[in-house]
Amino acid sequence: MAEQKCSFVAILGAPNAGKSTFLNYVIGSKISIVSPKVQTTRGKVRGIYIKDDTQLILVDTAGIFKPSRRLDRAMVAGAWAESDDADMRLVLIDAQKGLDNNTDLIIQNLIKAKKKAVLAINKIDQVTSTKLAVLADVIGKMELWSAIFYFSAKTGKGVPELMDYLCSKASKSPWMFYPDEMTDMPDRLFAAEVTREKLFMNLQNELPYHLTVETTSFKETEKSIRIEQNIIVERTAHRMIILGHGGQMIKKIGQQSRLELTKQLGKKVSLFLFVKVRENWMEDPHQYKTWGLDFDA
Ligand SMILES: Nc1nc2c(ncn2[C@@H]2O[C@H](COP(=O)(O)OP(=O)(O)OP(=O)(O)O)[C@@H](O)[C@H]2O)c(=O)[nH]1
Ligand SMILES: [Mg+2]
Repeated sequence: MAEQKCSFVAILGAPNAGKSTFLNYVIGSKISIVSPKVQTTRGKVRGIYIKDDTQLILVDTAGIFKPSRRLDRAMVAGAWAESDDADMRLVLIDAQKGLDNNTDLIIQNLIKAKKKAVLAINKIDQVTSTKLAVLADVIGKMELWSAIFYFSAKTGKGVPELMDYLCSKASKSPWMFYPDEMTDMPDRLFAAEVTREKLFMNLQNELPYHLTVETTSFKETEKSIRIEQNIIVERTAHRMIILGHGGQMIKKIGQQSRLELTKQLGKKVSLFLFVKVRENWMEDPHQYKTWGLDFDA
């Protein structure tokens, strides 16, 4: 058997660049939640990719931006910690947005830290080749990049070439995970994330950024899983919005989450959601521990 290779690859980028979509596409299964809103991902999500003798541990991170709240600071610090720990860094840029302030912040920090990175221009299905050429001209010339790839995490175009490159750069090392592992994310956390995704999809404005979800009970039998979760909000008014008229909103969110969980976990899921008001949940260190984030970042 050929010698094993194994490397950690951090997926970095501005919020909404398509990092989680990319991870899910590469792994071939939904492991990281996705939404059209910024700042969907809060903590790292690891996906394990295998090709021939190579195992890559792809680490999805929270989008990097200028944080102000404690939670945002912890998310951004978490993303940088994953960047520091990784063997390789992939910087995803939304081709349509190009070089925005957040991406510029990432590039400047990597240059300062004297790190090399792979430039990964995503969402090429949304732009013309002329726009791509301009982008390549502006960003592609920077010394930071060890290679540049163009792809669409949605259609998959260009992704195999990028993965082949990353595999070719992996270090000789024994694999870190069993060959049949897709992620090391606990099912309880994944289940909470799926409900949070449905909240992100259904709620407007700032509300998604002021709530969190925790799985309080996860009971699995051979054929089914019974899950209880708390949706934690800061105010009674938020609770009322999530419940909706006659409980319509919570019902819709529960149905969407249950369907997705049934599909992803491969068993019949019964899901029980409770909306709780906890004014200061964002000041509770326990909430940060669940995602592996530093409360004092
Ligand atoms: N058209 C198109 N849309 C994409 C592509 N990749 C991602 N998207 C969309 O971009 C939006 C954001 O995708 P995410 O994967 O959640 O982005 P992210 O970088 O993980 O965002 P944060 O977790 O908030 O930092 C979603 O609506 C995706 O469907 C792509 O290649 N093409
Ligand atoms: Mg994400």
